[in-house]
Amino acid sequence: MDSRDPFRHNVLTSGHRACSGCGEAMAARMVADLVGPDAIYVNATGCLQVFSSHNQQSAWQVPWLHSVFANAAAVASGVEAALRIKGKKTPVVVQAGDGGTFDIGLQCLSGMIERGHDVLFVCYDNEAYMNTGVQRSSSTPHAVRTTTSPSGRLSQGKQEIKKDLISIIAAHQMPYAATATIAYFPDLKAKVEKAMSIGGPRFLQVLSPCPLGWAHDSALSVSLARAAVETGLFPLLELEHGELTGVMRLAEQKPVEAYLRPQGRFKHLFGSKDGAVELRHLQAIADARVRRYGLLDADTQWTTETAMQSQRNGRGGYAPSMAEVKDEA
Ligand SMILES: Cc1ncc(C[n+]2csc(CCOP(=O)(O)OP(=O)(O)O)c2C)c(N)n1
Ligand code: SF4
Repeated sequence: MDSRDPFRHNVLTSGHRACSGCGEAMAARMVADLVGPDAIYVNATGCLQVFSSHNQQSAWQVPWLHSVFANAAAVASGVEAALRIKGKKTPVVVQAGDGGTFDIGLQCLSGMIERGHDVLFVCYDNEAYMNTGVQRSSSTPHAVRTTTSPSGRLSQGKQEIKKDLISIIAAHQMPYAATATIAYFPDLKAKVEKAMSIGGPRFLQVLSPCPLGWAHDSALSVSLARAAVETGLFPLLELEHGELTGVMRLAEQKPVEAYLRPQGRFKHLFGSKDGAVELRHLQAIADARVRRYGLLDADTQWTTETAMQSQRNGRGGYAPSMAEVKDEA
């Protein structure tokens, strides 16, 4: 553990091979530090697995297994069942990208939840298959340019919309499911702590900007994650037993352009008639999410502004959790 800060276990330590500004590396470091070193981690194939465990080297300071692409939740189910039989309470955490969660890993994930395994599944959602060269996944948002949803004369990027995975997960009526980002650390911290305090299957979807696949300046990863929330495109939610129990209210809704413009994957939308149509479509998607979750008028003290204040007041980003913020108010 880092003696300067009780949260810093350095579970995912330095020296790995993630790109500069990798949101997935930041998210995994935050989550793993919060879960702590006394856990067993199962990692699906993907960028996180590849950049953290290369050529017989590992950046993980904990027991860590690499499954194949599709079956991380099934492997974790087996690990958890074995621990249960041995009478051990060691937490089990699965980590996967959106390809390994929304697409190829979904069947194993659904089975793990339905069987009630005591496992936390964390999806680091960078909205495409990054490790193999930026192919579209069912998490890729509408109109994004990827290598398999190109932009050009006949196409404005991906035609389909992003899969509403959190609703599919919540439909299992499991104990806890939430969305988070690398931008609001107190929110992420509160959600990891809550997930770790509950038994049974739990799920976190953490938006994790990827400078390579999103084609943005690597210094902007955190501010883009914040803009995804502030525009309404990525609502921060908590769902317990299938019911919506928490949202982060928007202090104000920003236009989607603030989020889209700095990203090369949306560049083709600016400056053409067809692109303008898609921009309006993306704004309508954001507006619909704001309405659906009441993001402008939800009855909660936890807003994009209070979250930022508590982040600024916190030490090195390790700010009080949501419960502590409420107590102070
Ligand atoms: C069955 C199978 N199909 C394809 C692959 C190749 N493959 C390895 S990682 C990967 C992409 C992973 O994408 P994602 O889960 O979104 O994670 P990311 O790399 O974006 O973090 C693919 C297609 C594989 N390993 N196994
Ligand atoms: S390609 Fe993207 S997800 Fe993969 S290491 Fe680079 S920034 Fe991270």
